[in-house]
Amino acid sequence: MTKRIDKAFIAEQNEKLMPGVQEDYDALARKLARQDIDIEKITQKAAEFQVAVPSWGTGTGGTRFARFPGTGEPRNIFEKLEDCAVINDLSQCTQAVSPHFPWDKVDDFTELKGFSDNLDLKWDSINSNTFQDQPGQAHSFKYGSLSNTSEASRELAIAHNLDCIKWGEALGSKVLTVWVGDGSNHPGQSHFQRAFERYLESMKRIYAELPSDWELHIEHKMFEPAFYSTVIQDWGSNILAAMELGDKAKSLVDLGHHAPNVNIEMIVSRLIQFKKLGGFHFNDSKYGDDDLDSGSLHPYQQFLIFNELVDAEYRNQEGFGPGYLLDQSHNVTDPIESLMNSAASVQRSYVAALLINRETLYGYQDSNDAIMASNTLKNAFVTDVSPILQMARARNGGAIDPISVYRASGYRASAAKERPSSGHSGSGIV
Ligand code: PSV
Ligand code: MN
Repeated sequence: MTKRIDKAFIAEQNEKLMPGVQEDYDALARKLARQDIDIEKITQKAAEFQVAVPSWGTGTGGTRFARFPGTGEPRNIFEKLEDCAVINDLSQCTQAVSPHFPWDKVDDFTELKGFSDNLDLKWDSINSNTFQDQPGQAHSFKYGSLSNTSEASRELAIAHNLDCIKWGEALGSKVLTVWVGDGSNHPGQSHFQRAFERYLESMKRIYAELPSDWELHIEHKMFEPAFYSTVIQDWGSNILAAMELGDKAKSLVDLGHHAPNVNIEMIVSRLIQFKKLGGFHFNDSKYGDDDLDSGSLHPYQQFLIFNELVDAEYRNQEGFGPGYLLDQSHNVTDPIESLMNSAASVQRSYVAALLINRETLYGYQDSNDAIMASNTLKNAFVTDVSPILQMARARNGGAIDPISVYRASGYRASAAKERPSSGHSGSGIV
């Protein structure tokens, strides 16, 4: 087992930085006070913020062309959890881990639950995988899973999702997220309506077995692996399916799964309005589903999404409580560093959105003052809330500067010794 980073070591590193952080924090407190904002209230909210980590994000990702393995990569779910514990120890906002089955399948789920409890980790949404065949699989998903024209393949896909619910119950999860790669590569290959009907029929079988306190999240994606059409291509098909299934079915928004320039924050608003926002997969992209680190390219877009989320929170919108999860692929960085950076980036967007005076904004909107409305958002966005994030982490026992503490700890080097490389360097999108 790779040794966790000592709490005392984190505290020691924090001590060196705290005088500077305190100075910045006090200055920011004075600046915010001039806007009638109590910094302590914001810091409290920042300290309570959580975004889950994807188990599959702890390994080095790849593309269709190649994968360049990192050192000390986790080889199984237990080692992935060790890395997730480090991320949470330093970040203090990532207590939950989202598993992906069958990648993370174990023989003994009680043992796995005990292991995660010991690391003080919780389980987020369960992700099923019917987008690839497993060794020896009797009926292929090559031509789709829940919407396959073959009943045998559909049955297999349904059975896998039901297994996921069972495994999730053992772990204490409350959400099943279904993303299928079903679609077509050629015009005419698939009958759009029939494929969607088959998908809905299969999803109804899964929905029927959902425990009463669970939600079923549907994830849309407009392309890949199918490049002409996908069965759940956008939020339209997504919400139609969720409405068809029932109240426990909601839509999940992965930031990379839209056409370029789509107004994602507006989609978020619509889903909130109709109690259909299930959750998010945060990442960033320039060209498609690039799975780049959250907020690394479009931090303003991420902030605008949080503007909608904080607005719903402010209005006590009924049925509002989406799940936040990172879903990104780290091809050239240390995944632990990327995940810590991304969690802080998402938390930053949330905190910045909290600075918006909602009543003032509504006033500008109602009087059609476009410039002042826009500036209200911009002013919040450009406020450097770093001292709030740093203070929230330190107060929770995390690191003021997670990456430097992680590097100084030598965690990756010890992991490299304990986890010899599997030598796998083939292609692979995760
Ligand atoms: C598909 O691109 C996706 O976003 C889905 O959430 C999958 O579960 C995940 O990536 C991992 O492949
Ligand atoms: Mn996703």
